[in-house]
Amino acid sequence: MPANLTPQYYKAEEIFKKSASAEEKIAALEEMLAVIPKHKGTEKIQADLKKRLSKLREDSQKKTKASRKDPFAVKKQGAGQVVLLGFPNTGKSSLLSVMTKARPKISGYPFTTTLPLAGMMVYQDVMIQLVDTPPITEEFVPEGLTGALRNADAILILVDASSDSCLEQLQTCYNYLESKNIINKAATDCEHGKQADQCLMLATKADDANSSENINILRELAPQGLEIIPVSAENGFGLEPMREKIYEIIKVIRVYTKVPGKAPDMKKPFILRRGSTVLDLASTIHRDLPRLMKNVRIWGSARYEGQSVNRDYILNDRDIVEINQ
Ligand SMILES: Nc1nc2c(ncn2[C@@H]2O[C@H](COP(=O)(O)OP(=O)(O)O)[C@@H](O)[C@H]2O)c(=O)[nH]1
Ligand SMILES: [Mg+2]
Repeated sequence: MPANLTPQYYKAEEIFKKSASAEEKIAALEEMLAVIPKHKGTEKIQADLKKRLSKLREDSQKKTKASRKDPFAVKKQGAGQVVLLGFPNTGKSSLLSVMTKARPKISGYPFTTTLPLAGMMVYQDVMIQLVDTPPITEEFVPEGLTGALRNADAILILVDASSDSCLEQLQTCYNYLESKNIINKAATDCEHGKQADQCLMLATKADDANSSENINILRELAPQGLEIIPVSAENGFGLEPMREKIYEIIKVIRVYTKVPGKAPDMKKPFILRRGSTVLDLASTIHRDLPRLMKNVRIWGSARYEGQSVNRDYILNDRDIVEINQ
């Protein structure tokens, strides 16, 4: 049966052929479908138009999804990513500001921070990424925060020690972390939530007159296994112990390498997960090295300096490793 297509249809088809973008093509196809004479002779063409239309719609939807970047997905940098969590006005942005070169907006008004902001904190010869985040409250958790916390290598819970509601702040934050399985005390690895020791509580504004009493209460009633460090972004109190503890909770080690007969390269350590072996180090240096390496010697954690070890030897922080090929 002849299709007997109309001038209106041909016009829409012409527009379709000239269309460059997916949106234009979709609009033209919709017009062709709308104006095509509906009878037996055009059934095949109608089915074909519908098929092309649905494929185009699907493709463009996929594209928008991929291009819609999640602002909470902060790219990891340095030895580890540590995400801050806390109520409004607990001093998260102030902490980022004193510990890193990042310059977040700080104010006495709540909800000043609306998107995560990262900065790099120096610890000895490594850099650790701190990520400031919008606040949580009993009623509200910003969308995307859960994902950011889950993806982090460690979490800092900031509780305003000068505030009478400090205990409620801690409880809300901790309950939220547990209810979302971000902290899982029974976890044996990162896949099933973080262990409690990948989390640290900072009692902020320790310089305030109210704080010392509140810190005692917090210490008494905090969940077991959660370490508390009092800090002040204002006068610097506690920031050094905090820096050290942060390095501990990201659970990495630094390893330096040396070429036989030469002094070790102490400038830039390799960063490995705690528990990594000589073999892990070799694969990090070069993918062919595990196959090529022969004798390996260690200075540092080994029983004597320059001791030969095998490939499943577990490295320690600050070990110096010499790999002979
Ligand atoms: N006394 C005192 N005030 C602080 C300290 N850290 C922050 N603040 C103040 O607390 C308010 C909120 O700080 P901000 O860093 O913006 O908190 P955020 O909302 O958690 O990011 C500001 O007025 C800061 O000046 C601190 O260590 N001591
Ligand atoms: Mg802030």
